[in-house]
Amino acid sequence: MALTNNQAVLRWVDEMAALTKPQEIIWIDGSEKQLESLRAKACATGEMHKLNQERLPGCYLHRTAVNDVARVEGRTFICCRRQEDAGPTNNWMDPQEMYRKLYRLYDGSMNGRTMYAIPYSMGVVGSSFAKYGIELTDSIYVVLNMAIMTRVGAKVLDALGSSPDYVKGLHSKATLDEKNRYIVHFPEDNTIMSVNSGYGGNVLLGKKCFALRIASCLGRDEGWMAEHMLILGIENPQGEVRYISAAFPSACGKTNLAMLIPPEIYRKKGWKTWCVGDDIAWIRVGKDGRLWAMNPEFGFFGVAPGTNQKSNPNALAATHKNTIFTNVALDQETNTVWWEGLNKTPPKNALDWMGNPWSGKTGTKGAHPNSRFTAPAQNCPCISPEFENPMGVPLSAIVFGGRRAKTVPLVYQSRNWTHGVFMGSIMASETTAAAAGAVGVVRRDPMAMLPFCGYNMTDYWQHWLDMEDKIKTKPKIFNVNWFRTDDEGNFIWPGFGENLRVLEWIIRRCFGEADAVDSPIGYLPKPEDLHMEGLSLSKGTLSELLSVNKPLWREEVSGIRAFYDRFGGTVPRPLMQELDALEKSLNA
Ligand code: GTP
Ligand code: SPV
Ligand code: MN
Repeated sequence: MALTNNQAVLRWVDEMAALTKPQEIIWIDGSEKQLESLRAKACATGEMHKLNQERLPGCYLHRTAVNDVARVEGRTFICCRRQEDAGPTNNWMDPQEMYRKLYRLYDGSMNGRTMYAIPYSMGVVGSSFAKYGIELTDSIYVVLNMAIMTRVGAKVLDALGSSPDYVKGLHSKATLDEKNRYIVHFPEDNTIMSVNSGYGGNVLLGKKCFALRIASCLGRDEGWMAEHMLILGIENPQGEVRYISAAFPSACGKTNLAMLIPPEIYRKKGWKTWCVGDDIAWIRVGKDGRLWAMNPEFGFFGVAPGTNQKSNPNALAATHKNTIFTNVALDQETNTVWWEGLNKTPPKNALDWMGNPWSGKTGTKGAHPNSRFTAPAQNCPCISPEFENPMGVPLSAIVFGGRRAKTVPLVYQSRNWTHGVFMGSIMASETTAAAAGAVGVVRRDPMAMLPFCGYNMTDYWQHWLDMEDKIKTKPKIFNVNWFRTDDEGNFIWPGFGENLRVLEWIIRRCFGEADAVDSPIGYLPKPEDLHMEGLSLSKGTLSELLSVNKPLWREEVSGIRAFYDRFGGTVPRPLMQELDALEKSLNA
């Protein structure tokens, strides 16, 4: 039975059902009873596997199709009327043409299946900054993931009332045909259509599709920002909590930084950290003139490999109950899960992520490099008391960063807002397994939004520049790089919890408490400005981490210029001026 009288909703659901032809429609009411019956159903069909309930209560394993393990950027489209509104970094097709193409693929695609209608909220239900969506899907896995990642159920429809203001999302696994896989956004219709995939960001439509691609367009129109950012509170020994948000590309350390545990020496002094969000931030100017960031999600869809008791104990703890694991290895002896980097003892009698027998010694991987856990945010031991604050938290700093073996120093600070926007616009990172395609190739990824910006990137940069005038107390803007390597490819910065040493400098800079030196790229700490107590890192390594290699940066400038050139003269003038100034000072 439909849970609403909202005519706009009912008409659209009818229309989509007439197209996809499911045998029944089930509305997700958000009750534990309904979700439990869906879990049982998914286990009965083999779609999910129930794990050891003593060790992992409420936890399940799911394996996707082998050809369907990551976001597919090449098949992700922004369909607005004018191609220039999508810009040269997005795939585009005329909306009418795309609708026709998709309707052919959806025709009868749910034949004999159940269509689940999931009402969900991004943000606290009923709050002024929450936005609502309805996802129609033929996948129980999607329903159960959405129920962790977002706030779902009848309460969302109650909050929506009779308003037509919601984001429409249609997902069908169809036949999982990768040649006909499409992840399509119609920002002018607040509509998302996903077909022939069953994986993560392709199908959990509240996440990248709504909360970034559609929401970035809403933010442009309504004067706020939707960003691919974690939100973290850092509490100093005086009990003051300062908040930062940080944009790193996919699989570049957001979840890890969002839940970091301070180094022992910091813990002893009383430093604490509080996780507000690990992937997406909706940011707006508060009544007090500061920038406030809130996490529209309700759970974490985190990278499993590399997560362990040492690197991220909080994330690990978060996965010990009510979690769905996707594409990890199954230890058949204990009916628990395993992934590379969990520990040094792979299970002897296991199934790998594809479900094949795996002994841990075959030279193949047990878990897919982009295997994930879906865990309720409330499971995280350091979840912030502000997590459910609909306003979010006030930002002291905005941090950009990526994976760069060379060139980019451990940390540097922008001179002002415009220079900070420039720093975001020139971000680059080595590609990871989070998206289909080659791994380890350096590509420009402005603000970590290259795959997620729902409109023209240069208009997006202009929006960032325009925000300045609206903000009375501006956060300071920084760039970090945890991923510098030596000539053998080993990371030279210890990373993880030790990153707090860098964050401390960042916070102190925001409050005028720490020193810095100027350089062609911005302000850097002197080695003695970072607290290195309790960490054995050679002086040489630290000064290498904090150095600006001019020849490498000159190469960088030509890479940036080539990237800017793709926009055919539409790069905002202040950013062009920053680039010219950078080049000039590198040549001085
Ligand atoms: P998405 O969920 O795809 O957006 O990724 P993310 O940005 O949240 O990345 P995540 O924190 O899951 O980290 C991805 C990978 O980077 C994992 O394998 C981590 O172990 C590794 N990683 C995270 N932080 C650090 C760090 O400080 N240093 C090093 N060397 N590796 C790190
Ligand atoms: C990312 O790729 O940035 C993710 C995972 O956070 S996904 O939900 O697949 O987008
Ligand atoms: Mn992400």
